[in-house]
Amino acid sequence: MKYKKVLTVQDISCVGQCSLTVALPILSAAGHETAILPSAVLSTHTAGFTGYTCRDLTDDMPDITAHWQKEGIKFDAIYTGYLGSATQIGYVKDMFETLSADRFVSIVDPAMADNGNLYPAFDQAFVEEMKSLVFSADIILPNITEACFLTGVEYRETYDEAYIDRLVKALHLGGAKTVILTGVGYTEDTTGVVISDGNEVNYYKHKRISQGSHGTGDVYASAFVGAYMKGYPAYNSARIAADYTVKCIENTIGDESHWYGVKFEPVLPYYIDELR
Ligand code: PXL
Repeated sequence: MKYKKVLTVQDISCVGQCSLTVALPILSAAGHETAILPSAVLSTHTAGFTGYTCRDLTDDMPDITAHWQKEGIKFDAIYTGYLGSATQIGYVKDMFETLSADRFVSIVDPAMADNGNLYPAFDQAFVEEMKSLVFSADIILPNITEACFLTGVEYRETYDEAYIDRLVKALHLGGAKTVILTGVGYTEDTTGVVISDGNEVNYYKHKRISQGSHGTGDVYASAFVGAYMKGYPAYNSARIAADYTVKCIENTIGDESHWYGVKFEPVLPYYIDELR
């Protein structure tokens, strides 16, 4: 298997076990050279902490990428997560063109919303920009809330397979290629992932341990990208990422002081074994 070079573009939340502090170790554990482009530097993530600081790095992005272009640096994949501003989304779209190696893959986690609401930093203008990134990517990893914002389908807390089918179809209608829809559960104690390439739709069901663990979306997406870039098909990558994420949550529950993220690091050896 070729040694892959992956660029991930998302924020550094200095404390909080999300975005780059999760993506870099997981992609490295998967065996990929991992380059980072921080979209912003925050003292903590925004989901539960108050009074956090935020330095937006939008204005640094064009110079950084221009330097890489001058150096002839290309990536096998670009994986984006939480982005700091609508302007950055345009820059990322340019990167898909200018920094892509042969057989390049673009993977977008439209990290902007959960539980029916946008994260505090975002507004409808950001959503509109995000649509153009999502619908130009090879693979997208929205949760149900994000899929609703991207498609205009109404958000529902309780739903059935027909609703999820409608949501996935609406994403493809918008232009999505491969969809990995996360957090889809039809029973009290299960959740799962829908994997759809527009023709074939599959569902991987696994146990639901607790609701609302922070950072699990980033753990999931990073583990998915790590496996996918190892050459696993989308369904297998989705399964490996789900099983790893469940183990990370299991490793965290019971520690109430650890509400802000999951203890994913001690479980990395399990993930590495799964990728062998
Ligand atoms: O996990 C997504 C995420 C990433 N980065 C920041 C966040 C969040 C979720 O709230 O606030 C800064």
